[in-house]
Amino acid sequence: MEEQIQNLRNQAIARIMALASTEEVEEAKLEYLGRSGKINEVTRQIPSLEPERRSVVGQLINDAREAIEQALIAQITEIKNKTDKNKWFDPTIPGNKPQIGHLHLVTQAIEEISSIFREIGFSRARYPEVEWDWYAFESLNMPHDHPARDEWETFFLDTPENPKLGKMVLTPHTSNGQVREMERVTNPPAGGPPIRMINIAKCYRRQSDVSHVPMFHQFEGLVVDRGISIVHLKGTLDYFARRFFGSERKTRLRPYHFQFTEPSFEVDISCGVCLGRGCKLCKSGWLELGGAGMVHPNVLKAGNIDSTKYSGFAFGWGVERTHMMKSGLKMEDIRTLYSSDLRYLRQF
Ligand code: FA5
Repeated sequence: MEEQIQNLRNQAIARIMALASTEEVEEAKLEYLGRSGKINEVTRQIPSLEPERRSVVGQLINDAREAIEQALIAQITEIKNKTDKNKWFDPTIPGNKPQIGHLHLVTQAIEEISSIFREIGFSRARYPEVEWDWYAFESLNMPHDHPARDEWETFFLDTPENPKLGKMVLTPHTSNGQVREMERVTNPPAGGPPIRMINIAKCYRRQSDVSHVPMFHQFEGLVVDRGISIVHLKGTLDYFARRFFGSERKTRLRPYHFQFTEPSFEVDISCGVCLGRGCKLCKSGWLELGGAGMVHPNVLKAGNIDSTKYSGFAFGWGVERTHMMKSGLKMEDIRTLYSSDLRYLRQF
């Protein structure tokens, strides 16, 4: 029986491959796969077999049916291609335009953010996204067991601990680049500050809801030099806000707390719809952008910078949230950005 099925399959495929017209292919389809076709003929013999052979033979028949179906489809295509080639061809007819994609919205936002900061003298830096605890927390004035660490809902890696640098983590924020950048400018042969860094990288946290994704991007600014004050921070943020969001938008600083900046602020931007007057969308007239502050002396110390000579400011914002706050964009769920829904992505 098994041999009979194998022969039927081979003969059918050989015959189908020799057919020259679609009518002949249709006839062969009936002959093999039709209700009274040869495949059904062998299928009807299954109940007469010993029970333990039935499933093996059934599987062979199914495989043969599939192979014959594939051969029929391939032969139809072959015949159609041959017929089309004999048709008259006009080479002057314009071809089909290939679909052109575009950079992802987050990549577009990253490029725009980098170029705005480049205009005012910042250099783009990149630091590891799989990082030591030391750079992600400890050097940022957050010793082990400090409760502030909880806010970062961190992914820890199951790898051996380093005696000085601690465990490995997926960077929960781009602030890991602060002490790394300070080390870069203080390690010989570099001669120390000034620093004007913009660090844009992926961050990871155990969060997912309408305003949180587990993998997102932050851009972190760090400026360290002699005589840096809050005025420089506010001026930099205003410059960025006007260039990115439009000249009518303003920023404001609200007192806040971060372990690595003192004083610390949350930065808000005036709402793009009501421009600060208050509306249904924003309620208060302001939308929250991210954190900022003056670099804490302990952080400067961890980066080998003398806090009696130098001071600095830092800020860290989410790229996705910043992009969502652009005027005219009404995105209700941050996860849409990573849903790969082409109906959404093609609009931009
Ligand atoms: C921080 O991460 C600080 N490192 C920011 C900072 C840097 C303060 C330098 C002072 C000086 P925070 O946890 O608030 O702060 O995150 C900053 C921004 O990242 C948020 O305002 C938000 O825009 C974005 N963000 C945080 N978590 C997520 C998430 N899960 N999904 C999308 N965006 C997020």
